[in-house]
Amino acid sequence: MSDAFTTPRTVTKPKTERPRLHKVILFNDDFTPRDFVVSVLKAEFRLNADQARRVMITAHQRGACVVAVFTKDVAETKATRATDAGRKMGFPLLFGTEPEE
Ligand code: TYC
Repeated sequence: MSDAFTTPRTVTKPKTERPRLHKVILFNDDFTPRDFVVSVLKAEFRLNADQARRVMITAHQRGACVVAVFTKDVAETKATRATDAGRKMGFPLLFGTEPEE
């Protein structure tokens, strides 16, 4: 059998781009107790005590701090759950998301 019928003339290599990651951002407020912020960071984002305290203090001092990056769905779910944990206790604790550059 001739090669002309079996060999493709062009080989297209599919390019699969990695999904863009999204940052979860913690915003400061004047009311939520520091220890409560730390406990939410530990429970929802699996940060250890030291990491959680550093993130909380950074948000407290600078106004906001990146907690972690995830795929879009996971980032949005975690931000919502963490914000709801504060609301349930009557605190205005706020987590948001933003696509990474
Ligand atoms: N600023 C709050 C206080 O002094 C503590 C706090 C820190 C709240 C970080 C939110 O994202 C936050 N009680």
